Amino acid sequence: MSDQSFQTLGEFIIEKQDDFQYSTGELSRLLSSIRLASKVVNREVNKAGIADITGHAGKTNIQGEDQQKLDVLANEIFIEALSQREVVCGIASEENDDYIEINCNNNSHMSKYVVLIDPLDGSSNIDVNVTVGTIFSIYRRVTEPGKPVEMRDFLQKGTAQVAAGYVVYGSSTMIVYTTGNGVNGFTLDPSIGTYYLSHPNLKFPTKGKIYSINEGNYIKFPQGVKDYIKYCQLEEDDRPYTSRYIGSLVADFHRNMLKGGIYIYPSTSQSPKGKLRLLYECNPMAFLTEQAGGKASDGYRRILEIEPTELHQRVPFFAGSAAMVTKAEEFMAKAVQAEEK
Ligand code: AHM
Ligand code: MG
Repeated sequence: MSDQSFQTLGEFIIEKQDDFQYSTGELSRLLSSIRLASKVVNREVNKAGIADITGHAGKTNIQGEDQQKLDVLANEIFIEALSQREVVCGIASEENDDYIEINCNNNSHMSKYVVLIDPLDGSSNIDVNVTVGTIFSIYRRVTEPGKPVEMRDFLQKGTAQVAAGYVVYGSSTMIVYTTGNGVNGFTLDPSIGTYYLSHPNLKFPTKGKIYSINEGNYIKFPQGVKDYIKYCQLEEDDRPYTSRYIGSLVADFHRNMLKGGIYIYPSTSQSPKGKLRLLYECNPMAFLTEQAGGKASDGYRRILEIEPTELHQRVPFFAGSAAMVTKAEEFMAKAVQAEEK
């Protein structure tokens, strides 16, 4: 074990605070709140098998999908941790139709950050003991501190993110995040409830051998994606690649970042914008991807440069090892050209 292994996330956050000019410690407090909430969610996820908290809550979220009890709970835990500690002025969550204004009767409106969050992604996997995750994205508000937040504070391009990360509740629980100076991963020691730096300076291998896509939807995919899948399966050079799809974005992404690979959730004939949401799924993952030397695109353009128009906007998503995403984009462009002829 290197000395670094003994650095805790708490120590790391404080040490990195100085990377920000004129830092007031607000972002550090915000990250610490996420750290705390993730431990509470981790506890709930881990007891999901034995406690009576699995199954559907009987409600439907804005996308018309079944919401499960643990989604609701995780949402509450994060919102509570962030609002009670007065580290943000607004929160947008996958589980809430509208953004939440943090309206405290003291000076908390002065806080300059907003958080966008998917509190429990891949939640259809909870009942079957498969890895789920939390994804978060942090922006500086564009409106004046001291006043209520507005929609435009949330509808910012991914390039404006101050920090982003995810928690993966897997065989071990990890938090992986970036503040724009590379990506670092911390593993939770559940016996003492402390995250330790376990994966410093994470980088996507430039080339990989894993492609992750729900191939059951093959018939509905755009031609470029179909062609890319066939390319991955071809026996040539270092191919065929291996197909690995958990159906939990955080888990699929995390594996691909460590081993080298591409994750794709493309548009389909039924869902022309794909399934994943730009603001609290794709943008944070794209920021992490780029900070880890990878590439994230909608098949044609950089995710981080897409101008958001609505809170729950969906977007096709290609992310992973740079060479693989570039290759997939080539197939997308070729298919468009062929159609135009
Ligand atoms: P969710 O936010 O409702 O959990 O949906 C997002 C999840 C991703 O984690 C995963 O990659 C994808 O949906 C799987 O979708 P599908 O079952 O269509 O392949
Ligand atoms: Mg989700």
